[in-house]
Amino acid sequence: MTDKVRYELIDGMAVITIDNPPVNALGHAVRVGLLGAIERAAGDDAARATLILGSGKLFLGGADISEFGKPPKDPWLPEIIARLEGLSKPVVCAIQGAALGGGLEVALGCHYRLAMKGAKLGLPEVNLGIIPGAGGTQRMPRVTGVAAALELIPAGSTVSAERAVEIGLADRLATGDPREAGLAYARELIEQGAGPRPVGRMPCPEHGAQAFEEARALWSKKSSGEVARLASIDAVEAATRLAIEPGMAEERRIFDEMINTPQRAALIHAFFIERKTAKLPEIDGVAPRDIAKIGVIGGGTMGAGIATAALTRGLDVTLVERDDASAEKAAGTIARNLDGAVKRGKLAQAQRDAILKDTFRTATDYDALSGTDLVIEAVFEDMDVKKQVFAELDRVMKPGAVLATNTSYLDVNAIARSTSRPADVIGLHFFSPAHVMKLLEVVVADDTANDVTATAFALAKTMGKTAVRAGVCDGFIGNRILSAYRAAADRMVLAGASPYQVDRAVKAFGWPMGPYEMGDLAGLDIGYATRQRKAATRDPRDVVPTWADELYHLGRLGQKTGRGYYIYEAGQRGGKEDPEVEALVAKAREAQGVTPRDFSDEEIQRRYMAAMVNEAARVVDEGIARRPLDVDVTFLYGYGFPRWRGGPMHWADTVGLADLKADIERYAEEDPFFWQPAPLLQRLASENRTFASLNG
Ligand code: 3H9
Repeated sequence: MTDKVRYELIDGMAVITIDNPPVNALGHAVRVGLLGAIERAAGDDAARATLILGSGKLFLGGADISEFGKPPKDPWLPEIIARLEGLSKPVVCAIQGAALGGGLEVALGCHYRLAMKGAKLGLPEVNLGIIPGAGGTQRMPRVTGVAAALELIPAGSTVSAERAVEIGLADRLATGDPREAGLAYARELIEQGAGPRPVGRMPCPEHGAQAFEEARALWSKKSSGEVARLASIDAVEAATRLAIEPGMAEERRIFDEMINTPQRAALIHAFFIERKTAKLPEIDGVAPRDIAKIGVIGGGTMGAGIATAALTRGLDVTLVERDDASAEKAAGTIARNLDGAVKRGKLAQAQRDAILKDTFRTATDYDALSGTDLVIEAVFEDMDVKKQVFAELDRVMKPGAVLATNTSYLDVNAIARSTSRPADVIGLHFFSPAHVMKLLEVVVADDTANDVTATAFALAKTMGKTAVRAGVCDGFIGNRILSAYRAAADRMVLAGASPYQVDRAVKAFGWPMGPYEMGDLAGLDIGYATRQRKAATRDPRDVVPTWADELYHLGRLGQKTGRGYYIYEAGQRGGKEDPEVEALVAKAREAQGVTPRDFSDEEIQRRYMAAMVNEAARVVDEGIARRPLDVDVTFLYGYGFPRWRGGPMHWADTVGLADLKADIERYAEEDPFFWQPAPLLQRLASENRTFASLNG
């Protein structure tokens, strides 16, 4: 045994407690301790039953993810679980908080499972690019039936304690202290004369091939390239064909295959980096300011989304609009957003009603904000307008209040310095729709106080957002990089690719949308306004997508006008390609003397990604993003980057920085203005290092 696993004999019960904070992960020391404790229980004549517990707020968080990719060390979890299941006296577990992955597999190795109210149970392995590897795919269908296993395992989703009892994953629901509840359950079982009930010895319910085919069809469509979700279906199918031992061997074979995929490495990278963005030396040990009441200025889509996100997380919100009619409209949008949350089961109707009655109000006067702790401005993107708003805020906000702007590209330093309190000013760049999107760029200006940055990160946590620190520049991390790869796409279109081919190639890479579909969704007026804003400072060698300007002048603004790059017809999902757009592009090529050439999808993907990574390298080098991981998280949560590719910087590491640099040098031969390898990319490539080496 180790100090991470305790063995006690209590009231004739062998009580085994796993104590490995913070999540009781089943790392090597725990496995050694657990196997030792099981052997001790097996040989303890005084023990009438065994109770497995996890100490702290949750039962077991699963295998230790940081061990994946390293040489495996005995004892291996499936063997420990087989030993547990084989005990000759009843084995009980009491699950509080969570039983996830290997944690649920340990529970399934127990003969009786008690789920404490509030616990969640599931096999989330596919979210990490693997499949359950300690019997989960074999034992779950034996207790829940195949349909429930096929619903949960490929999705990697969890169920509540109540639902777990309904589907047979747990035997009983309990409240109170898990140890007391577990002991009471074990006593009851003994009094009833209940014996061992090994799940592995239960028959797997019969099931026709159709359910598996349906699950495969569903996940081929839904998972866009993720291999583990489909592989998990094969493993569940094996449970219906094979006895437990060969079934386990098949599960192990598939698990080993998945462990060695680049997708596993990417998904585990994603898991760890998203937990690192808040780890910044400047806020380490810095207490955030207290935030209970916030103000939002502007009730358009963005302001209403921000208010919704804050309200659903228990914050008190005062929303300021310019007049009563606009305030009423904003309140209507928020009520609709909340109704949507109720519909999706994220909010109870009573909570929705209480929010609108007690914690939300609108105002048309800035003085209504005087009692708030933090205010987020979400008005029109114009520096003069923003400065006027901040002058008002400077007048009404109490000392120590945080003043935040939701600008997506304007200079936060200039906004901060237009007030008498620049240390209290910060950028909080939410992504639209703000009550749905998880990313929050925290834009730290030169004078921003560290406790204001700490407050922004604390607020993000309260609001359920993933916050990334960004420095001040046009577009911060995400939109600055976006403009580089958008420009690469426009260059390819000018050179001969069709916008539709670009979209298709980008989607084949794993993005949910191509750049032109995205433009149609956001509105082509946005891109037009950006081009206008940048026109005065544009280098004459830059490529201007004149066809996009023409689309704007034709009133083809995208989905909202029914036409943009695509034609949108009522009742149709997605848009239809339009030869007229191709004609506009052809006209632009002719005007600029370009003879179109063919592009392969692979070249499109490579150039698109190279432009992204190259600009990201500059963003890191300039300190706009502190680490490459901040770029990866920004793209995973704000731009729909395929998670199974880990983020642009992780992707670049996997293809090799020297190769990427060589590609860019090749592109530079034809277009030296746009394509120059970023200095950081050059340095890392010449030192044979990766972006990950800068993540710390
Ligand atoms: C598996 O089980 C495979 C088996 O089928 C087969 C084996 C043969 N390992 O999220 P938090 C760290 S695959 C190592 O902030 P919360 C995390 O990095 C596994 N470390 O806490 C963080 O570290 P730091 C299947 C882990 O309360 C700290 O713990 N299981 C693991 O918000 C706190 O984490 C899963 O996929 C781990 N398994 O949420 C569950 N889990 O403080 C993954 C966490 O240095 N975990 N850490 O930043 C979770 O979903 C959440 O962590 C959990 C707690 C819900 C448990």
